Amino acid sequence: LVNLTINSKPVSVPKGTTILEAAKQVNVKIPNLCHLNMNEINMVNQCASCRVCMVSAGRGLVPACGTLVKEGMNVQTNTKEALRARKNVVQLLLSDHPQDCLSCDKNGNCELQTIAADLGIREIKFKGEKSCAPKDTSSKSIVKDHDKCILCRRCETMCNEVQTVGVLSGINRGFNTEVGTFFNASLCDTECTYCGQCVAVCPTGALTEVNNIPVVWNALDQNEKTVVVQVAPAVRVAIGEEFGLEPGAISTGKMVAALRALGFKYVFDTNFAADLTILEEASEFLHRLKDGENLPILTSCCPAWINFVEGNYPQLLNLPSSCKSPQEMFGAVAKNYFGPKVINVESKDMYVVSVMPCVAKKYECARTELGQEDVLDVDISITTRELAKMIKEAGIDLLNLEDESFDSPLGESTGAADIFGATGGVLEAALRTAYEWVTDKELSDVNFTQVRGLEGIKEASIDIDGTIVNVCIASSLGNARKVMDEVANGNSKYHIIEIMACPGGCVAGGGQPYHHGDYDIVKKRAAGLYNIDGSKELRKSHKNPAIVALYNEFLGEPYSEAAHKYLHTHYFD
Ligand code: HC0
Ligand code: SF4
Repeated sequence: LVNLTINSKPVSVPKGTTILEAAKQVNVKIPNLCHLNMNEINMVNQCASCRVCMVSAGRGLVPACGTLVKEGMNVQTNTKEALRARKNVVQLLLSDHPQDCLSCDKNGNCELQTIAADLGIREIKFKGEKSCAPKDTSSKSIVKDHDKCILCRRCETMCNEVQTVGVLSGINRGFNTEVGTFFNASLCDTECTYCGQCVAVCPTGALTEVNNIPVVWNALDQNEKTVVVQVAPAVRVAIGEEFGLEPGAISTGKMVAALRALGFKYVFDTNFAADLTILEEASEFLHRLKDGENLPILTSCCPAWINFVEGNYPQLLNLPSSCKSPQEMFGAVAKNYFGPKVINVESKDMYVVSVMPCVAKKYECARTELGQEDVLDVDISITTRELAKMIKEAGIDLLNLEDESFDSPLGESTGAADIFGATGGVLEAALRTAYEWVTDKELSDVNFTQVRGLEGIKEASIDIDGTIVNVCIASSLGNARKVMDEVANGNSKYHIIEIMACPGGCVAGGGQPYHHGDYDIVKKRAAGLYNIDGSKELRKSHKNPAIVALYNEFLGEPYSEAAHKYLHTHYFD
């Protein structure tokens, strides 16, 4: 151990610890901007580029995030010199930053804004040339605005090291340095999966979601189409954070009330379609298992993961389940069953909005193969954050709304659907149904706790009446790559693999309220979903009466011809 003092408090830490980490142990907060340490998902951004964390140690100033502790060190974090240096650094960053906080997407969530406020900066001291580059608005999901980039490299670390996609890297030099793409290509011309994890860690407004709020207001403002909304599982345990509730607080009833107050004609649940997905996917799995073909089956509900497998493993496109994601299945059922058969509205006159914890869902719903002829299954997707903004914009006091329930029948769901939003949940839900279908016995304990938790790669062997099913769950695209390389080499023993692009699953999606690197928030959201599941009477997808009715009235059997027409898709290399 190395012994030192920080602001006169003695502290002993292992060799190799930085001053910044040591300070945390004695509850000394050192402001910092570029640094981001998310041990839970093995992400450390240690580029020491911003120099906001300057502290006095020994004879001079050093950056706390990039300096290792030494025996006998005497660190002072708030000396006059340190404060002056810190302020100057932030002043320099601001001098090369657009001063449009009032209209910035990140207003209120920007870490640069917070630090400037904390340091009491009341005027921009340095004036001069600004480094400028055109905004990249080429994709359906993400906007990249170099002018707001402070070169912290968090996005680069996320994209290269955690996701292993490798789209973002430093280009040019000196004042012209940019975090850009290869040959400065537009995002839509790169291998970007639109996972949105770069957006999740960007401290400023340099990476944001495409703003679809105006499109939704327009839809709500017309009378020709019937506008319905669906809400993804992970939204209900996170949206409350935008209104001051604890992460993981279950806000389903208030969220439904708010959506009705916004003017949606029907407020439905993506969970309904998650149950439907399980019936289709479990059927597909059992077919493949019986024939011994196209194994392992890979889950297909995460659109960024689908982009990744299409781009990186074109030789394995026989493996992802052909099931559309729940978002898309919902749209297909709303437009081809609920509209024409339940409320007598033609499918072209239905307008489906989705609220998702995800930015890739914006891209997914625009994929032209996901629809019938010219009618897309889902018209537009907004994130959890965008829904919160709409609620605030409309002046709705979410916290004081009376709880309301989803509309029927596309609002009915079982607990199996809620857990979709956490890594391992889709697989657990599928096992609950597959087990009962194969064995014809009741599964009394539905909790497959082996497949829960934040770990990046999990595996288990499940005994289904004598047949051992080997399952694997990976979250983050880097972990997906590890698992998929084994599949490609023929060394994989698994029968089913669940993959989610965001580390931790949809609860940590790129469209969720910003967690600012605190993964405890993500854990609490997941716990919220498991609590909802545990409190529901029905916890197996095939027991959802609204799903049973949908098959009786419309689809016939799971995996039938009609089911294929509306609920399944194909992939492109
Ligand atoms: Fe998810 Fe989904 S679980 S991907 O994370 O499968 O986005 O919450 O909506 O579609 O249901 C996201 C979350 C969904 C879908 C569902 C799946
Ligand atoms: Fe990389 Fe994902 Fe960001 Fe695309 S969205 S640049 S893949 S981190």
